[in-house]
Amino acid sequence: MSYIGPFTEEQKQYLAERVRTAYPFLGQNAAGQFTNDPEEDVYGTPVDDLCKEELIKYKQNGLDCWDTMCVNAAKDIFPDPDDMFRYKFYGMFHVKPAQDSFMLRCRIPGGQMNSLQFRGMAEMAADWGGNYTDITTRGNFQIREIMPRNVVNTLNKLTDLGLTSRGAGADNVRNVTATPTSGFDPQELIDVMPLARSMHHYIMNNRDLYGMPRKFNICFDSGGAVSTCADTNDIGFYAIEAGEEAGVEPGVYFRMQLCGITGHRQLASDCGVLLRPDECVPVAAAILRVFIENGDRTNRKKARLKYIVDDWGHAKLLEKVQEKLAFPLRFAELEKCAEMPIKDRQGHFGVHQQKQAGLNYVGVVTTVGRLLPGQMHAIADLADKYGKGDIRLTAWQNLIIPHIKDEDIPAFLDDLKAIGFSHTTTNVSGGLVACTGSEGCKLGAAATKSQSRLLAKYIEERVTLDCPLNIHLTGCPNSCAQHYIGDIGLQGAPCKVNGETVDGYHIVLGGGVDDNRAIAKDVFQSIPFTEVPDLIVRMLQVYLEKHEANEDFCAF
Ligand code: SRM
Ligand code: SF4
Repeated sequence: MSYIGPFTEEQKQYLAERVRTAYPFLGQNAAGQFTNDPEEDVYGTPVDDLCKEELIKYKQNGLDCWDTMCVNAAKDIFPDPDDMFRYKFYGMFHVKPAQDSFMLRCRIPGGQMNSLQFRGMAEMAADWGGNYTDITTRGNFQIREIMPRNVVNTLNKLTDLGLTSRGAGADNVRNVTATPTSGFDPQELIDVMPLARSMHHYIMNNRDLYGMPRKFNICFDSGGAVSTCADTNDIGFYAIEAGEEAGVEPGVYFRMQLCGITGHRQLASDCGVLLRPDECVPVAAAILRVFIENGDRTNRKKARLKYIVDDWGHAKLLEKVQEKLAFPLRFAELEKCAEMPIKDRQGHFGVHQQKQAGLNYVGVVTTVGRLLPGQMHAIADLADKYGKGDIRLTAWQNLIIPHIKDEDIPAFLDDLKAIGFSHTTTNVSGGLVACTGSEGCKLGAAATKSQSRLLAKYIEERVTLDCPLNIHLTGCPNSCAQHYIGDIGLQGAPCKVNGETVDGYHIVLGGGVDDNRAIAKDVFQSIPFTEVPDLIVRMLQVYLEKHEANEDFCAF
């Protein structure tokens, strides 16, 4: 089913004419001069010193490429390299040579969707994409294989669905994540979905927040059972109980952890601040603005928040943040707050009771996040029939359907099975996470998605584990699937076998997040993929033979 396009010849001409006449009012005039104020520097960095990407943004704000996109869509052509970068401000990534087309990355705060949006996403993938979607490691959706002619159709429909992709790529705050069971998790201390949504809308509506030196990640953890890997974010807010011992009115507060960036082998660390829920968004906004004003605009590799804090320490950062706030930051030692609740490593799949009596949420297995449009329609139908049309995406690349009555669970599970899904999985497949890899990503050194499935099957046929195991496959050092937090982490690395280059991996062991936090250690280098499954099986067999009772793989 088509939504708007494809354009007729007449429409294409109309659009081209409309855009041509509108163009002089945009960022770049006919003589190629820029309409930005000709400042000599960008937040203190002389224009001559700006790195390539900063210069592109300096010439024209990425948000101002909409007309260019309309013209290019009408002509069905790809943009020039500068605009190719600006398209990412609308979540459109050109992924050549892996695929000569665009990938759309959306933003779905807290991974919360309704069934209408889910069906709409399926329609877009069918009409204008490659007929499949991927759930990402930020509980979000990507659609691939979008041709230039369909870029604007896709973005328009996304907005009509009540979703957006603004700032999903380039130097912007990425999808704001939150505990996916927010609002119904019996273990949660507070429903963080409203906070994730406020943060999202704050970012969307402040144009200065699209001017960061680099990407930025924010996450809210409710204290609920399902991890959302908050300590891998630039800002991870963790709900916690605190009272007199911490010098505060008893209640639920947030600890603020800063500078998680696992590709640089760093988890976020507590900065000593204790925030009331209503203080989180302003404080995050102040940090974003300090980052904007002080981040490195000359060297992309050093442009993340981590490098400001490495230089300044938490104290100086927080001083600068305080200058931007209308209320004082509250400090309290972490030890004087209550313990953070423990996560359930299998909480993202299976049937679980909600805090609302008589209702349940069911985690559905969607191995490494790939879905077909027909499957998405079927899932949306089930969410409507048994739940309230609410569907949640997780950082574990699966989905959760909440609000199912006790008495409906058997019928729901039968229907789920009938459409080809399950709520149960093995200790291996349940913790499998894989980035896009070389099948779609130009930086991928290995076909992570398909190899993850082969790997899980190989292990499951040979080993039965007595504890959950997280295996994360990431196609390159960027760590999009967070291999350093896996019990077993695989990082794509090309290998030579008989003079031929083949897919291979470096293998790291012993990572974790939240109550299990650790950066995995390098153990094996450049193992061809053909040898990886057997190597892992042998490691797991040793673990099964030798581990003590209650000693999981990570502790072993
Ligand atoms: Fe990522 C770049 C895919 C989560 C660290 N990431 C990319 C690009 C855009 C490659 C590129 O530059 O052309 C990948 C697009 C592949 C494609 O075509 O699908 C890509 N990243 C992904 C996704 C789709 C992996 C997945 O399969 O789920 C995730 C999308 C999340 C979302 O919905 O927004 C994704 N990437 C992450 C994460 C995890 C997270 O954010 O929670 C990280 C590690 C945390 C961090 O921020 O560093 C991550 N991606 C990177 C980096 C390294 C950044 C750095 O400063 O070290 C890059 C490279 C870059 O930005 O230049 C990168
Ligand atoms: Fe691409 Fe590397 Fe990220 Fe995988 S880890 S999606 S290969 S950039």
